[in-house]
Amino acid sequence: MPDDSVIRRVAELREQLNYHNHRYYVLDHPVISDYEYDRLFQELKELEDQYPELVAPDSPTHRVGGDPAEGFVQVEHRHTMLSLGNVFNDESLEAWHRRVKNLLDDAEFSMTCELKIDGLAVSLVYVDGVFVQGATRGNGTVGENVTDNLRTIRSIPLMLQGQPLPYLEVRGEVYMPVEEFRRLNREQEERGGQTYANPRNTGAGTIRQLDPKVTASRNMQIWVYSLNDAGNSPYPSGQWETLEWLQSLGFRVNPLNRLCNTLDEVKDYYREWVGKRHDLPYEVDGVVVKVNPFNFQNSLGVVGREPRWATAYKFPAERAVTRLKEIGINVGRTGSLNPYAILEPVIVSGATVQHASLHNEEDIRRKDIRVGDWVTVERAGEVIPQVVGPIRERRTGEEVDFSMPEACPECGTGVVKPEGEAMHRCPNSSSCPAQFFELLKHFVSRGAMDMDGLGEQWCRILIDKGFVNTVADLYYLEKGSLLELDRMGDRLATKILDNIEASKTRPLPRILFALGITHVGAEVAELLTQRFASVDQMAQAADEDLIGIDGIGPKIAESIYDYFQVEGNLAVIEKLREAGVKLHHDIQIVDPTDLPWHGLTFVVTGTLSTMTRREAESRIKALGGSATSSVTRKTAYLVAGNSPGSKLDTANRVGTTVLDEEAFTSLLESPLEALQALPEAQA
Ligand code: 0OW
Repeated sequence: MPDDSVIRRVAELREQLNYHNHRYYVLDHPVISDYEYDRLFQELKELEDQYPELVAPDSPTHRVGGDPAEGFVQVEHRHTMLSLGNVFNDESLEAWHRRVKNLLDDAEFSMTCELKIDGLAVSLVYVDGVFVQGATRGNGTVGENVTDNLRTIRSIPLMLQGQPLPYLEVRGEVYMPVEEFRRLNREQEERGGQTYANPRNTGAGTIRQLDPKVTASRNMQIWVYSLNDAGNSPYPSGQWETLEWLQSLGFRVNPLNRLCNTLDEVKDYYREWVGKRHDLPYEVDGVVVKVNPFNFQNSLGVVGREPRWATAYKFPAERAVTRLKEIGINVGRTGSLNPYAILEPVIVSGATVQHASLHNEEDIRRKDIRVGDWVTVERAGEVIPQVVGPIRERRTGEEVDFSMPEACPECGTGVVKPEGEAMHRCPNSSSCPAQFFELLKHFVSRGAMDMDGLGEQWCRILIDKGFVNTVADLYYLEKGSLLELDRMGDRLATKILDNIEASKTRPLPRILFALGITHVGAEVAELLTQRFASVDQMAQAADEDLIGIDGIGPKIAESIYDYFQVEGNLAVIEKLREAGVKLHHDIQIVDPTDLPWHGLTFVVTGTLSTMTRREAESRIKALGGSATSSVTRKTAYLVAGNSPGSKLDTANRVGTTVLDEEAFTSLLESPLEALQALPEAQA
């Protein structure tokens, strides 16, 4: 049972972390560095791991998402979640306003204008100030319980600020920011998957994920706009006061909301935003206009599911018709060939559109789009316009079916379409200009060749200056040419060249990983170098040899095999060898059971100062040992770095020999001693 000092520390950490969460995610105005925040978070995480009885639902460590749900439990809303009537022009807005004024016996009233967020309406319930339930709107009466998913949205407070209220329900619109939507689509394109159509549906799908970890992995946001049942606390008298109070409780309220005293001011607000909405980092599809005073809202009431006291003044839908002149191909940074429409320029909602996305060949076939078609183009919010489909009635018979090019438009290499993938790819990952910047960054990175000093900016400059067209060119850089570059001093140039030189003798797994072969990460690189003594042997390996390796499936084997069939890749490997990069093992491959640590199980925990945990594990494997993630009676050694955490206690409890970093490093030097050091029982 934890003593009082631990309980106090845990409460203090929660308080601090919730406060900093609010500063960062709600106010967008952090007051500590990410590093400091992470250290507080890590300390709380370890205390909660050590004392599970202390964990509470409102702990900030509960943001990363719990276990997947089988399905969603239904939730009955205490108050119906209303929908909105729409108006599309000033006349109908004026008619709405006239009706309201009549019903209010010509009383004067102010109105609030809120951008209508194109997201998903949700209800958040707080009991004694703690977030206990989150639900989708559903049909307005019954929604789905998505509490665990909403908990992962950092700008939803897990505890209210100010005096805790016995019960409070808050409503708002959850949405996926446009930048996040684009990031996801880039990821999809690289994976050869289907791209998403728009942020609204992708956001709704994210909130309705069964696995909260998926929700947590996406940057979802919320703007809140109403509340219910705040008990007998000083209840706000109107919508504007509600927005202010919600902000004081710690909720994220849109600062662009505006209090308007006349209908002209409402029109001004609408006109201001109909033109600027694509400058926003999220999608909006109109302005929600609400009668501000609650007493008037109450007397106006509801018709069906729509309040008389609110309306959505929608922005004009955005479609246009134009000619599809041709279909261009954009080669992505991992080699995916992405078709896009080149259009006769056309105005869609105030912007000239010349290009639109087409996703992939499958999508083009499914929509039966042909080059030369008249097509409908839609600009749904901020993202790249989509081609909705052809206008068949206007076909002349001149239209031409589309098919993917045989050769990469960037480098001419033969295009491949891997089994089961939707995308076509250029396999020349080592020197195709479209892919090379990404590869160079990867090649020099810490986990690969670790050319410390060569950051992303310098990679960009070296390419733009034509100094480096393939990764092998790094080894032919002269100090003189580096010193020509702006802001490149002598010290940095020396440091970079020294690190390039030192990289020639990186362990073979690192060099293989650095080549950036699709699907060959650090683990697979490790497996390959346990089986092959050199890159040349891998290059000669047939598909069957590769598939025979445990942990390498057909997809990975095909990707490795394809890589070594490409002239461009083999040429780079040749140049690396000429530059003196060591493309082979020192030791000859022996039978694993002869290796000194065969049969010994290690666990590595905490942070080591001379190597990464992954590196320690691969050193253990290279000596025949195995590395697992949890300590059991069978564990021979626990390698404990800084802040080892709960594994150290378990090791002490079950009698595992604990090595600090120094002891581990010296064992690596004389591995046979590992057997002597073992207690009798385990030898
Ligand atoms: N999407 C919005 C938004 C908003 C409710 C209150 C009573 C009727 C509508 O930004 N700012 N304010 C409201 O107020 N609703 C909104 O969205 C609605 C909720 C349900 C359908 C729409 O998404």
